[in-house]
Amino acid sequence: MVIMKNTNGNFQRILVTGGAGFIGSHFIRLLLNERPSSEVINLDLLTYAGNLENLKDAESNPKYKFIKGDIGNRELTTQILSEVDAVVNFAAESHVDRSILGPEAFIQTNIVGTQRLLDVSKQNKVKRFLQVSTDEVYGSLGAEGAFTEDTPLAPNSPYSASKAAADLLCRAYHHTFALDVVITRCSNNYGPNQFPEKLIPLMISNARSDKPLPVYGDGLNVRDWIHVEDHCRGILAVLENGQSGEVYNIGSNNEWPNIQIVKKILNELKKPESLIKFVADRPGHDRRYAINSSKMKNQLNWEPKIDFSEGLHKTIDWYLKNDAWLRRVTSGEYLKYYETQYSNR
Ligand code: NAD
Ligand code: TDX
Repeated sequence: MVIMKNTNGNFQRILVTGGAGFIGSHFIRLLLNERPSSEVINLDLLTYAGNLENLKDAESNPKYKFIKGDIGNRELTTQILSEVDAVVNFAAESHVDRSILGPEAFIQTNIVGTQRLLDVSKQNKVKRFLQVSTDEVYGSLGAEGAFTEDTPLAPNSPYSASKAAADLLCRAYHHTFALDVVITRCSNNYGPNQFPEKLIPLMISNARSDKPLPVYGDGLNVRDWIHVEDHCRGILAVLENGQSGEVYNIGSNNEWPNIQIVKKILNELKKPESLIKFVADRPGHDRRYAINSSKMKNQLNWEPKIDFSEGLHKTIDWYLKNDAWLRRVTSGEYLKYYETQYSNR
């Protein structure tokens, strides 16, 4: 792989795609706060997961601009990228269970959309393209060990396969066209504004309304949880100081079996464990993820800062205080998805 000089610097105008979603909205807030001289354009299609309410506080900031649109729309991205230095691509279909119910949208956005965005970035000589990827591209671990950047890709779900395909396209655009590309692969995020289809907000949402908490399989699948703000600081470090063509794993060394997370949530909310309902397992369910992020620490001096118990406590508190947000996003389309995913399970 061609290794080019790192950019070592701030960017004047940054395109963030998928910025109305969970992690993208936290990243935009971080940029506006920490890099106040940079302009930030948020391109988001506003799918079921995109919510402009997540960035209400940014709306009046003159350095922030929102554009509704698809990363796969070449005409639109050609216009936008003519005046952008860097692209941070969060836009994706992001939920594994939905990729099992219907993989098409994942192929379209995560693969075709990313390829078109890479292509237009190349044509416009964008200085840096950061692809926000996931630890799921490495597949599943046994009881021991952790994913490093050299672990072979072995995705198991349509979601992770589509993310791995996007990573390989990023690699190819770097290798073949010398586009400055960096890739981050992070473990499971938690924090405010996460759509309640994902484990932690779903369990908070159900527990507080005394609905059953659907735990897949034996509940002993292990995930490595990181606070979304720690992830976003890691992305910024890679954007500004990562080596072109390199991959960076981001994680918090914080592994938990799902059942323990669910019990922690019930305990915080003072709800009974009798709400737990073991349901049929997710097909192809990866058993364990764990991330070795020593490259981030050694090369970019990045470390996670947020303690899990405190982060989870504050996250639960956020959901309790933002009942209106939760109610709005769990109406309409979400109800249809919930019915398909969880009835007769
Ligand atoms: P999310 O589902 O909350 O947000 C995705 C956003 O992308 C939404 O705002 C949606 O409207 C937008 N979007 C979807 N298709 C689009 C398109 N074609 N064009 C423009 N915008 C589009 O997802 P998230 O959890 O914030 O994840 C963001 C990124 O981080 C994804 O690429 C995901 O693979 C990756 N990631 C997520 C996690 C996690 O734990 N959530 C962990 C590691 C990596
Ligand atoms: O109802 C549920 N019951 C349950 O037991 C749900 C929604 C999940 N689970 C389990 C499945 C997983 O083992 O909890 C674990 C976490 O599930 P998700 O929140 O769906 O996350 P995961 O499948 O691990 O993927 C997440 O992390 C990596 C994100 O959704 C991805 O976008 C990211 O790439």
